[in-house]
Amino acid sequence: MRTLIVNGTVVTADGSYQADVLVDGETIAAVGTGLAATVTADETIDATGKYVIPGGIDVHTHMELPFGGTFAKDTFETGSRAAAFGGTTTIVDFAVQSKGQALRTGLDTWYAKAEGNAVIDYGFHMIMSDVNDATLAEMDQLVAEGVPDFKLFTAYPGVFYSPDDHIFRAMQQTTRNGGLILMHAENGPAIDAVAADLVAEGKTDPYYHGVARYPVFEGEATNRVIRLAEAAHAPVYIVHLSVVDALNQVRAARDRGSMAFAETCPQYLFLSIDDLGNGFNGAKFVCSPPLREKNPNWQELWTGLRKNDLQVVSTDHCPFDFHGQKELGRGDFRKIPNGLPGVEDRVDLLFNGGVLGGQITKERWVEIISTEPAKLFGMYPKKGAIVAGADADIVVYDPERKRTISADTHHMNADYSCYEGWEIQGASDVVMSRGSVVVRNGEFTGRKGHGKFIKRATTDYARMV
Ligand code: DUC
Ligand code: ZN
Ligand code: ZN
Repeated sequence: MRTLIVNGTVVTADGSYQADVLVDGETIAAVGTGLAATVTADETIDATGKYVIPGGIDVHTHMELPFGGTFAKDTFETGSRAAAFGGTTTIVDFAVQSKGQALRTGLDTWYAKAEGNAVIDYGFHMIMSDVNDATLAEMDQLVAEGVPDFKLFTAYPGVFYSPDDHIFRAMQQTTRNGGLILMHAENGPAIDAVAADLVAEGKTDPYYHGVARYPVFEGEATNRVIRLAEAAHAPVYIVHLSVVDALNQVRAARDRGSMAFAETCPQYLFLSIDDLGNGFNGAKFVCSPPLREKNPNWQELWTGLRKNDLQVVSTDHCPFDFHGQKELGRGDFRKIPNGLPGVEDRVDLLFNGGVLGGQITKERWVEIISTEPAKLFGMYPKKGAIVAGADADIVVYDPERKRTISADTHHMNADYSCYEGWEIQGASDVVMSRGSVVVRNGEFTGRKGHGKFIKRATTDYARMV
C-alpha cells in the first residue's frame, strides 16, 4: 500500500516547508516537492491548508495502573485508541513491579496487557518498587530488551517509595548499563505528615490534597534526586514537573552542565489549585504532584519549555471515574485515586494554548510532543521525524478546525473531562500509524492489535544537555 500526502506544510522541530510525503508500506519512502508528478500511489490525501507532522509521542501513561485499591480505567485498547483520536501514535507506559516481585514479573504482566490490544505502538518504562541486588541485576536485562528506563519515587511511602540509598544504587546501575532513571520527585514522608495534620483538623476535601503537597516538597526532592544523579554520574529525568520551585532546581542543574531533563504535563499548564475546590467535585482534579497556583507557575513552565529547561510535555494519563472510583476518597482526600484522563487532549491543548496562545512556535510544539520524546527515549528517527526511512506515523493536522472538549464525546475511559466545555482550535484529521490510517475525520479506522512493542535503544544523554 502506497499513500501520497500532497500539498501540506510539513512541520518539524527544525522548520516548516511545503512538501509531499510518500508512504510505502509501514515507512516514509520520500519527502519532497511535486512528488505527485513522479510517483504513483494507491491513495492520495490532500493536505491543503493542513500541517503534516510526526505522530505525537506520549512517554507517560498508566493504562490499568493499580492505585489506592482500584485500577486506572483505560486498557491498552481503549487508551491507545483515545490516544490515536488525539493525534498520538506512540505511548510509553509504566509497567509496575509490585513489592517483593521480580521486575520480570511486572514487565511480563504489562507485555500481556498490551499485546494484541494496542492500536498504536507502545513501549514500557519499569516502575521499581524494590531496589535490591536481584532487581539491580535485572535492570541490565531490561535495558538489553528495549526497556531502558526505570521510574522511582520519593513519594508514596509504603507503596512505591524508595529511600535515597536505593535511588542512588539504581542510578549507579544506569551509569553502567546506559539506562535512565525517571523520578517522581516529591517528599512523600513530609507530605504524609502534613496530610495527617489536615485530616485531623477535619480538612478532608480534595482541595487539601493540593494544600498538603507543598511546592517546596517538590523542589526539595527534585534537587535531591538531581544531586544524587550527579554523584552517580548518571542522567536523570524528572517526570510531571509542576511548579517553579522544582523548575528552578532543573534550571540550576542544567546551568552547571548536569544531565538533568524534565517534562511537564498539560494539567500544570492549563489547570490550577482552584480546580481542586468546589467541594468533592475537586476530586476530578486530584493528581500528584497536585495542581498548583496559576501564578507564577503557568508562565514559568511555558518559559521553561521555550528555553529547553523542560524538554517534553507528556500527560501522566491515569483515568479514574468520578463515580465509584474518585468517590473512594469522600471524607478523606488521601483515599482519592491520584490521576487524570489526558492522553487524548495533549496534542490539541498544546496547539491551542501553546501555539495559538503565543507561547511556543509550531516547530517547538512538534518538538515537545514528538521529536524530543523520541530522542530522549531511544526511538529517533524511527519515530518523531518526517524523513525517508522513518516509521510512517503521521498526522495531517487541521490548524483551523474547532471543537469542544467533553466527556460525552471523548474516547478515554473516564466519566468526566478536566476540560469539559473548553472550545479549542486545532485537530487531527488523519492519523496514520506505521502506514495504516487509524483515525480519519473523527472515525476510528484502526485495528486492535495493530500496535507493536517498540524495543527502545539507550541514548547518549551527555550529548543532549
Ligand atoms: N501521579 C498520579 O497522579 N497518578 C499516577 C501516579 C502518579 O505519580
Ligand atoms: Zn508519578
Ligand atoms: Zn505517572
